[in-house]
Amino acid sequence: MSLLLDNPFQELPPDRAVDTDLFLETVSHIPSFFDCLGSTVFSVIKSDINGNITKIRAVYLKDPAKYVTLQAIVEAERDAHGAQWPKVGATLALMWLKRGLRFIQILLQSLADGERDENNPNLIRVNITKAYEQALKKYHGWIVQKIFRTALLAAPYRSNFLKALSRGEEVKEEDCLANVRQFLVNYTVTVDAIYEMYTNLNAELDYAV
Ligand code: EIS
Repeated sequence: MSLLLDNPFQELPPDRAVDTDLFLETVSHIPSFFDCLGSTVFSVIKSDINGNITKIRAVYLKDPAKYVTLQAIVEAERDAHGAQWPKVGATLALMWLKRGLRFIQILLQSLADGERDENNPNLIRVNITKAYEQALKKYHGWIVQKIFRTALLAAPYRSNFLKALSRGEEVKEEDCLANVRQFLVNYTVTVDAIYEMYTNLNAELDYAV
């Protein structure tokens, strides 16, 4: 089992450029995390994220020296694809991947901040719903929103989720949350930098699936 917190994101350089190879290596550990969440509904999400990563990697491998940063890929595709861009290639894959990453960021931040449903303290539905509303909901039509509601019902208990984050070991909640906070530092900076790049390059779309 490969765990989120075992594969930390690196600190970004002063220009906040995201190194493609390092980014792909780090995010490639995320999909296997879904295996320890149990329900098959998570396999849909896993394969979507896997597809995004595979697509970005395929472009990167065509010319690693040229595509050393994520921005270099997005700019090259903008110059190559004309009117089709940004709904094309690695630009589209990263557009969606960053939303999943933002979802994870908000979910973990909410847990780290101690937000919880006092009536159901061992559920993480309030945290998941917050992340969904802020990161994904507006890009989803009713069918996908229904998949979300199914995933929500299948979500693990808080204690099991924290245990999964801690490589299945019994770790004190406070220790696990301290690791989550540590993980979130570079992770949040990286996700923010990708969002900022999409805004600056005018690469963001808001169609719903
Ligand atoms: C994109 O998918 C493709 O990704 C993209 C291209 O084909 C594009 C074309 O328009 O579509 O349809 C997908 C969309 N992806 C659009 C939906 C998939 C199912 C989403 C179900 C949403 C449920 C999310 C809630 C999950 C609750 C989980 C609770 C767990 C405790 C640590 C947990 C991490 C959960 C992370 C969830 C991330 C969800 C990401 C969904 C992205 C999405 O909406 S391309 O493909 O360009 O590569 O070819």
